[in-house]
Amino acid sequence: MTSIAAEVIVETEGAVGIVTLNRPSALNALSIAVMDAVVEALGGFDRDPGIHAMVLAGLPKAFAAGADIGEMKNITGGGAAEQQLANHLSHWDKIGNLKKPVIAAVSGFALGGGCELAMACDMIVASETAVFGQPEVLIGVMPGAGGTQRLTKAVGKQLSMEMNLTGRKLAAREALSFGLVNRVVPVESFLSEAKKLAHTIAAQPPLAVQAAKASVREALDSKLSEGLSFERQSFFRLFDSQDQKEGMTAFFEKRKPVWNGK
Ligand code: DAK
Repeated sequence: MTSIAAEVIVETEGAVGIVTLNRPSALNALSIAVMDAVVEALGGFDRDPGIHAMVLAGLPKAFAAGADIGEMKNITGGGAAEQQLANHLSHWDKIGNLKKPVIAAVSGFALGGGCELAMACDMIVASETAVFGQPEVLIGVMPGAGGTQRLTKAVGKQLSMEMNLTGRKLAAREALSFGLVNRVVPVESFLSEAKKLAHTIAAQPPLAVQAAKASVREALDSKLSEGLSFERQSFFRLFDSQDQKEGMTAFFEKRKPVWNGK
C-alpha cells in the first residue's frame, strides 16, 4: 500500500488500482490537495500497464460532500473566479478523460463536486445509504464540474432541473431507478462489490475494454451517425490486436483465452 497523502489512500489488488478518499472530518470534502492526489493516483494507474481497472472509493459515511466550501468561500468575482478555479476544474475533466475504466464506490453523501466526481467515473456501485445531489444552489452558486450536464444525460431533464434548481437529493434506490447508478448493495459490501466489478473488467482483454469505454463515452458527446462511425473504426482497429486472434481461437479450442494486452 502506498499513501500519496493521509487523506487519499492508494492501493493495488492484482490488476485493480484502488484510490480511497479518506478525509472523514470534513465528510471527504474535495480540497485542491485531495483532488491533486486523486488525479495523480488515478493518472498513475492509467499509465501503468499492470493495472486494467480502477476503483475510486469513499468512506461508508461519505463519498464526498462536495468541493471544499472553505476553499471556495473567499474566491473573488469580477471575472477572476474562473482563473482561480481553472486548475481545480481540470481535476474533474482529467478523471473523465482516463482511458481505463473507473468504478465509483459510493456510500453516504455524494453531493455537489462529490456527485460530479462519481458521475465522471464510468460506473457507480452505491450502498443503501448513498445520497446523490447537486445542492450548490443552496449556497448561492450552481454546479461547475458536470452537475448540470452529466446528471441531465443520466436522469433526464425533469429530474435534473428539480435537483439543480432546488437541491433535491436522491436516495440510492431512487438513483438506481433513474439509471444514475449500476447497483445498490448493503453498506457493508459497497467496496467489495465495486472491487468485484473492477476485477471482472480487469479479466477482459484490455484493448477491447478501453476501446469499448471510449466508444460508450463517445455516445454521450456526439450525434448517432458520428458515434456509429467512431464505434465502427474502433471495432476494426481491434482486428490488429493479438488478443482478437487469441479470443476467437480460444473460442473454437474451447479453452479460456489468455490475454496479453497487445
Ligand atoms: N466543504 C467543507 N467542509 C464540509 C463540506 C464541504 N463541502 N461538507 C461538510 N463539511 C464539514 C462540515 O463543515 C463539518 O465540519 P466541522 O463543523 O465538524 O468542522 C463536517 O464536515 C461535518 O459536516 P456536518 O456537521 O454538516 O454534518 P451533517 O451530517 O450535519 O450534514 C451534509 C451533512 C452533507 C448534509 C452537510 O455537511 C452539507 O450540507 N454539506 C455541504 C454540502 C454541499 O453544499 N456540497 C456542495 C458544495 S459546492 C468546480 C469544481 C467543483 C465544484 C464547483 C466548481 N470547478 C473547479 C469550477 C463543486 C462545488 C461544490 O461541491
